[in-house]
Amino acid sequence: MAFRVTTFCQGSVAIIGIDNPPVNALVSGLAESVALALEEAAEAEAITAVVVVCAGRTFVAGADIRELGETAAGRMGPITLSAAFNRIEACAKPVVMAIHGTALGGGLELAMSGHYRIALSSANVGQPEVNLGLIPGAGATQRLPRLCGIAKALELCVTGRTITAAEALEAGIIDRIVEKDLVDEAVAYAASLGEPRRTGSLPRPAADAAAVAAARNDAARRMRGQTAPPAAIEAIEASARLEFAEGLQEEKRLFEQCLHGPQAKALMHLFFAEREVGRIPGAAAEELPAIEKAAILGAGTMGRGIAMCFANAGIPVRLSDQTGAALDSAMAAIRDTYEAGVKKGRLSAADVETRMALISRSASLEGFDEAGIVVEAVYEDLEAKKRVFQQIDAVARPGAILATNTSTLDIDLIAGATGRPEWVCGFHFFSPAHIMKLLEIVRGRATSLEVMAAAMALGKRLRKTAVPAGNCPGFIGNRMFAPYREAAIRCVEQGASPWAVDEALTGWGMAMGPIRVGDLSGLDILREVRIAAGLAGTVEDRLIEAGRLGEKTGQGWYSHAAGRKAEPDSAVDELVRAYRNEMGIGQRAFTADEIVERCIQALRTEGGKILAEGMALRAADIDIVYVHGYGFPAWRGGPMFKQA
Ligand code: 3H9
Repeated sequence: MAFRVTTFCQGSVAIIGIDNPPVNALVSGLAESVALALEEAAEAEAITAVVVVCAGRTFVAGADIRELGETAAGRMGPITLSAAFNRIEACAKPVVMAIHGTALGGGLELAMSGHYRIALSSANVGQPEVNLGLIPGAGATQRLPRLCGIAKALELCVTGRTITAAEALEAGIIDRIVEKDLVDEAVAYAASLGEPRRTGSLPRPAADAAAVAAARNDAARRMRGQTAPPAAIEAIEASARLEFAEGLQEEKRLFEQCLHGPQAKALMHLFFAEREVGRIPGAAAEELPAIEKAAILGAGTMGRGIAMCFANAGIPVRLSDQTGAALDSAMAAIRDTYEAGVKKGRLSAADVETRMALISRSASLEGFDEAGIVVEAVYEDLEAKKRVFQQIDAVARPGAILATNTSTLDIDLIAGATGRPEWVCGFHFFSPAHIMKLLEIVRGRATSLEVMAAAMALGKRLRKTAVPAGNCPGFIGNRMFAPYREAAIRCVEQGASPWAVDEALTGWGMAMGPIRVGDLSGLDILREVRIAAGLAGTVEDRLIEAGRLGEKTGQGWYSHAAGRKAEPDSAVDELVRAYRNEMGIGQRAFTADEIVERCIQALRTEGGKILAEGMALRAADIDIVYVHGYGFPAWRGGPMFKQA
């Protein structure tokens, strides 16, 4: 048993400490040890109240997710947290939970089984189980509505949103906030209390049919295909109808249904994959100093988005382009984007000024010698990029990372234009760069491990999900996307309608169908990717020849009339029919399942090749790329994930 539960006394108050690094997760036996320590402390006559506090950086961050996975796989017994929390709640003397860091999932449930809650103002609380395909399973669906009402409980458990201590205080989830000296304040608070106030004994919350209906609608729209959100709603709705003990039984039933379902396995796999993806075997990030300043060459759409990524992370960045006019419009566009954030309530006016002040401009490479990283973001042309890298090589200081923002070009050829290829890597941002989470960091033949580690660490500071990728055409994401789209288009050539193909895949959970994505990206651009991948021509070439390049020309696979949704277009049916006749392709019917099977299998096959060639370090890295960059449904775990 690696955890420690200790008791010591301060006056008449017993302090029970939980210590299970790094995040005090509730491994089996821990909650029972806390319950036992409480029962023992409460038996002592000299003790009038108890405080529970955690060591290290945070209060309990939840049940141990690895153990949940083991239970789901049948290798461990059932989870017994709920019973242990009932014992804590039954304690005869007042129990104060002292919260710092994050009280999440089972952590907040533990806190709610105490009689009162005090928190540092910097603390956050939440029920993020839904992100793991679960509902809270240790009382939150019954205790939370008794503290803060059905609507707020729904908000927390259905969206998984974490809230600040101040918001939790206002909602009635915690009772007191302090700025510092958490333990002393908690002891003084505990000493002042009279009787325990048991959340489970509070009256049932008032039913709230409107909030329940709104939550159902919202979940159906925004969390399409997911099973945990409706289950959480059902459990919370039951709290208004059932007595506490019966409500807990209902919660248990729904929790176990989720835990043993496929979505929880997939989402728990992704939880660990997201933490593993940053690790490059043999590399240590601390070997290179942290980057203090950045420079970007190219102030087009990508350069602007990347500049915002640095400014958002508090890193000063120099943005350069050839003309003052290009820089003027870049700076104006960046300001507009930030100000739109103010209108949406995401940023304050002061945030805008702070971020703008971090972005300086230059029509030359002046200041580039101070940057710890230079990112090239000029247009996608090998010769242009090689020229630019020669210029950067001449001014960048020794020890600076030189990154190219390319989605298709060979990193080795670009690195070869410099005298220091070991310092060159690819930074494949996705558009819009300041919004999309995914960042492929591409290792060239010469890129050193230290540079990769430092680039990955920088990716984390930029709040990206950085995935290391090998240098092959399309890297991981686009390389797999080409055969996936080809499979979709072959279904069209053989008889499925383009709209049926998109519907089959969005119905399966993809954020957008592959045909529709083509219109968004530009069919001519995707043709380049396809040629780079060595794939044969398709009927899509006929659309390109007809000038139907996608949204940008108002017509692609779909017709895109201004201000209207993309609409199927009979002219496309005609083009496809003519192609079929010309090529002698027979037409047949497709089921949605067959379309999905063919397209997803194409992704998996290419993913398998990428792994075999060592272009991805782990199968799970590929899952992360697809979930964060290509709208793959997280609850299916990613293209490479297989249910046990
Ligand atoms: C639950 O509670 C169900 C209940 O209703 C009860 C049901 C009966 N378990 O993220 P980090 C590890 S479900 C096991 O890099 P940060 C993590 O893998 C749970 N391990 O740090 C990593 O290990 P490693 C509900 C966990 O500072 C290390 O801790 N709770 C758990 O960026 C550091 O993690 C959640 O969903 C865990 N619960 O972020 C909260 N949590 O170094 C999940 C973390 O070996 N956790 N680890 O890779 C988080 O959101 C973040 O970890 C947290 C810290 C915000 C706490």
